[in-house]
Amino acid sequence: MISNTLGLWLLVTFAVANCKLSENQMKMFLANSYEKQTSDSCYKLNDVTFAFNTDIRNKQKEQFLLNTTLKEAKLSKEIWEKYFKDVNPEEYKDPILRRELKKLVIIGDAALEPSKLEKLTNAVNKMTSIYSTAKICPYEKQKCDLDKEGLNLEPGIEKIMSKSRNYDELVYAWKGWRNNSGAKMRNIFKDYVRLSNEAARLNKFSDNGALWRYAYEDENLIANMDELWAQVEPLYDELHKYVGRKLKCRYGNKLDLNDGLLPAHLFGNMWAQTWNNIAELVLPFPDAPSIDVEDGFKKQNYTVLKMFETSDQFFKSLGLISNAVCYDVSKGAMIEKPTDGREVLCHASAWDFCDGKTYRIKMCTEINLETFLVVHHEMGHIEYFQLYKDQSISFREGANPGFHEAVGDTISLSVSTPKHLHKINLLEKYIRNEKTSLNALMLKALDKVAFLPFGLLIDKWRWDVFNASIPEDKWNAHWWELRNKYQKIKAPIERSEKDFDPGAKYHVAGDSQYIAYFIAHILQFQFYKSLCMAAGEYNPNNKTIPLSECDFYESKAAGKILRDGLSLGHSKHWSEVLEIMTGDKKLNAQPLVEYFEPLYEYLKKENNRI
Ligand code: X8Z
Ligand code: ZN
Repeated sequence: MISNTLGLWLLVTFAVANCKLSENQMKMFLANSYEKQTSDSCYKLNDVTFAFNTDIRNKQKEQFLLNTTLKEAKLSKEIWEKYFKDVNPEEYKDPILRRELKKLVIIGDAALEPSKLEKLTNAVNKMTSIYSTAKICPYEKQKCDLDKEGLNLEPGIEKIMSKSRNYDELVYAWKGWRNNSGAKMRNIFKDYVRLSNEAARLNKFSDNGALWRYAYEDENLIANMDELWAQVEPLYDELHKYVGRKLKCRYGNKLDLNDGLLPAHLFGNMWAQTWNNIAELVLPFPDAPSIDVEDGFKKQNYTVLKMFETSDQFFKSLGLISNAVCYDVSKGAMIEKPTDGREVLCHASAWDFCDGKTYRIKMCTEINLETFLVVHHEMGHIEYFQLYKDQSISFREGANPGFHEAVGDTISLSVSTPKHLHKINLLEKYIRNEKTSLNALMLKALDKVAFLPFGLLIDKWRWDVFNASIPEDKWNAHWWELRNKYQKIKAPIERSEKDFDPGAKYHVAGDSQYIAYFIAHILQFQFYKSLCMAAGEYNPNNKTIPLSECDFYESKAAGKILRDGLSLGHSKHWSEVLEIMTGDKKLNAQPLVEYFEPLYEYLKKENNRI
């Protein structure tokens, strides 16, 4: 056993000069004082960030966040300069230690000199604040007092986008949101790009996009993403064509389909990233029953808390750890939008405070199926945090960021089957036949398949921006080139370089990388298939029951796969973790294609008919 005192002694002794530590000294240092210092710092930073994110107009909290960021960055830079900056991980023998050091030689934004780090932190905080507080006037009262009568994104503007079928009202909300969010941060984003790139270069990367990609431990990340896209694009194209035809039926002459591009505001979602909210316009068999759980939520007196408890029950049924602490408001969680006048960043998130016991969810939860699945998504993050909590701090991360985003979604795939929804009494009666099965599969495709090109293009755009292959005065135009190329959608009204449409998406404003979600949308089907097979719910050699109908609820065998893979955290290369969990070493879109196969055949037939 190595004592903490010895570790602290090392920190003090070696802090005076640049010292190269021996293999054992380095191990001791990492396991003790480094571990403690970094975990404490993580706790403090999460604490002040959470406080600011749940009270975004509070200047004192913003200042406190800035001060803490600078203070903790200074500490971590001191350690980095003395212990890691000039270390060559290859000189150490132990492969685990080498892996840890490969991470530690990169310090990220903290490499910047304090005045620049302050500017960068302020830029991100300001963009987050613009995004969180942006409002538009109601369609019925377009000149209003924004402070008193304005609608926030959640729930007001999102409700218009998901429920309204009035073409002009949808244009109004789509445009108003972008004018008041993205467009307002265009100049700040320029500072952000410049300073992030500067930080990346101090970490020996060519630009910030290259630094982001490094986290994926894949030399050919871009080409591999393109290859995955090529595997799924035919499916997306059929869905796009089918939905386009249905939209034409609904909106008639307002739609011109000649260029093959669909207007971005008609998909029931502010960014057209998921299309499930327009299911009633596009289901193959509108007269056959579909998955409608609204009644179920009402009849069972669902509350927000009950949504979290139900999700927790699923994780426990697999023999996994309860996530109850993360939605306990008495322990700091925020699971509903506050009504005390505070403005908050509603975008859902899960937090690991790095002390092995404090986990929180922050979410403005509404009661409907879409948010029920987001609850599972967030709970997946918390389960992962808990499963890898005994790893060293450097490995308390996903195998890669895509793994983190895939866990809860894998659970959701099982939860949202008619079979499971019926089991938990959210769906009263469900008759399974060809029509209802295709309806259910279409609903999933509107969520998962529709998302794929969006998940890919956000970081394609940022990679191009960070490496300056696109000049500043073409940023918005390039955004729309990618939206045209991948999603095959177009802006409903003219755009210019006065606009900054990427900033109207949270992850761009909030400095949060996005390719993880594209990866997760492929990976979750690999996980799902493997868990379904382990649960005896799916047999690829006998497809009488399709993959999409598997529910691995209560399967301890499925739970074991998750536990075995996820408890490794980042301690092994993701391809090894993937192999443990699925038998496959590579990301592979085949399970996704297999899942949607019956729908793909149907769409091809229907699209060829007309
Ligand atoms: O941001 C999220 C989660 C939090 S990690 C709610 N997602 C992406 C988004 O909303 O754009 C989940 C799917 C994609
Ligand atoms: Zn997430």
